[in-house]
Amino acid sequence: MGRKHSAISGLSRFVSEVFETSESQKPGQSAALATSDSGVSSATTSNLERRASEWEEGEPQGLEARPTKKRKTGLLGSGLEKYDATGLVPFYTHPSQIPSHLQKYYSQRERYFSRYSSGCLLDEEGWYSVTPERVANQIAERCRCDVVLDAFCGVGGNAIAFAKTCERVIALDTSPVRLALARHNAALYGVADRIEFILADFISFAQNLAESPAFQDPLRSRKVDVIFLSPPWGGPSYLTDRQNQEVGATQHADDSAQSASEYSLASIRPIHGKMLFKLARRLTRNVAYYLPRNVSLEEVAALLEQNNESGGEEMETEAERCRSEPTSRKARKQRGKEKADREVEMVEVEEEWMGQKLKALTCYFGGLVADQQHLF
Ligand code: MGP
Repeated sequence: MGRKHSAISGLSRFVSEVFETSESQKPGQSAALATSDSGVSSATTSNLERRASEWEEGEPQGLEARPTKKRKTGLLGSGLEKYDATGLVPFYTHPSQIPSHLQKYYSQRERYFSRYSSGCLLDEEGWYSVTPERVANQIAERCRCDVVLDAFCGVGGNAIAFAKTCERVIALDTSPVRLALARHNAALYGVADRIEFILADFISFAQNLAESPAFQDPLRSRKVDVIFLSPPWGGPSYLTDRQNQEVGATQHADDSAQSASEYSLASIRPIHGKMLFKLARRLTRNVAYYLPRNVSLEEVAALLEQNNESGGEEMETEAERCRSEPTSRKARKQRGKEKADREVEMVEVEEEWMGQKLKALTCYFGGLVADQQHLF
């Protein structure tokens, strides 16, 4: 299925290697929540409402606590109880149930998850930041590979899409609740067995992986083919927050969807968007970065500046070396490959439209860029 094949021989081993080298992760913090695909039983909405309300009666509510009592059959139905996160957050089936600030997201629920009515679950952050399913599928098609790392998986919209195009998906999140919701939603789509859910923060995970001896071993260095970055943008008011605006940014004129000033990568959480990109690129150059539609494209282009500058310097060195050394055919071929690797790298920006509305931008780097596949 994959476009490229990595040297990975076992995802679990890879994950444990990362955590073995982690000083910041304590045992138990890195709970891998891998699931098995047992199919999904269908259920009518009224059944689901009944199951959800039975659950509410019998189980404690709360966003940050998992139910501890013996589980009744939840939204996923029998056979999938161990993945079922019913009761962790409300399952809304009518606009009257949903808080007013989430109404506009609820009205788009089938766009986020086409199987929403079968029992998908979202927490508040999930409602305002999940990638619409059609967009997630499009991104997943572009990222087709063996091993993809979804650095901020949230309630699982992208991870579910990646599971359809990639051999394995590593899905990280720092919230145990969101991970449980993501696993629940993945089970509903029948793809939970293709996703390794890991309770971890991407920053320490990536640093540990980059510094691990196994990753630095050239024979085993290809651990992750593609990294997908869909970090928090600083809340649902990212379009209008003054603190998110780039200093001196210009106003777009016409469309209200684009009337906000430019969004600066400095507003990305938990670290500056530039640093986040740099960290991801320590692991692979194939990065897909999901960003606000008003992001400063100058800042996006600048992400590659350092890379392209050093490429230029190396090209001079290469030219000098070519003049001074006789070459075998194999050496010339190798140099040709190295030279291609050092060509000025491009970023490709894809506009994600839903109907008449521009929702977001996906910026592709490395071998994910059309006509730049040789960098993969
Ligand atoms: P939106 O502009 O907040 O909402 O988000 P809406 O209702 O789709 O558009 P509006 O013009 O009617 O206001 C648009 C899309 O951006 C969402 O569907 C998400 O996919 C994405 N998104 C929004 N936020 C706030 C985030 C975020 O913090 N992180 C990520 N990764 N994506 C986000």
